[in-house]
Amino acid sequence: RDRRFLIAGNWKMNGLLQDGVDLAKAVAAGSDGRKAELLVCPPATLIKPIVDAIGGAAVAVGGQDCHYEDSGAFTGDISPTMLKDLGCGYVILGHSERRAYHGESDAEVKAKAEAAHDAGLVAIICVGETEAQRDANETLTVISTQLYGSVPEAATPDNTVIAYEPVWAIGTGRTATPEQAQDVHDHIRTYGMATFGPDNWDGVRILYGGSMKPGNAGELLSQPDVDGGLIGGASLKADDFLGIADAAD
Ligand code: 3PY
Repeated sequence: RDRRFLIAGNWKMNGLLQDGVDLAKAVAAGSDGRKAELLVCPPATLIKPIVDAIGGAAVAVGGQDCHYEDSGAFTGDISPTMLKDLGCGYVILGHSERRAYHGESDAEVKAKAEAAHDAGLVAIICVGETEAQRDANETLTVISTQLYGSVPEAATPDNTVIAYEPVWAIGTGRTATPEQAQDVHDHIRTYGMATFGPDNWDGVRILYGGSMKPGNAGELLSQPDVDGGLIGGASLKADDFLGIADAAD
């Protein structure tokens, strides 16, 4: 496999200062000499203390969202340049929780991804179908529409990662079977190559997200088009997160 595994923790809105720094340090302590690249995406409040605490370790730090403007009258928002300034290398965009609770559209996610690219960040762009859409056999159409609308034309393997997160598997304890995940990942790669060009898309990493844990990570990561994981709950315990990274080694 040419594509390096990426094991990314999405901490969501969890972690006070001391616990968050301790968790990041525990991840950093287990990060040396791994085949997989490790990434933690803590709440914005913890980015700076974590970068200061683990600087130099083989763990990247990322944001969970950013605005599409670099600065301005956007109360409460954070710009990609600000994330970059603190030492972030990545930003998660268009997570289903942002799409659902903040009404983010594909167009907004795309604008954010373009701004992230301009700031020198790698955008992790999330797509995924709801349970009703899966039941109605709309999964692949929904995914194509989201990709078409959310991914910048100029995306490359160096600045873009896709995360497939079936909405019915997020925070529910339900996980896609390895076959279900592979089917959609294969579709994402094929659709991306056809739509955005094979030269750019061949090396784009496609992560699976949705209740990935040490017990199911090995099977999911052994699928040919699963290039890593975007981990929710299991990223909040260093042993579980590193256990998933073990499965990628
Ligand atoms: C989950 O695993 O629940 C996620 O949403 C990861 O982003």
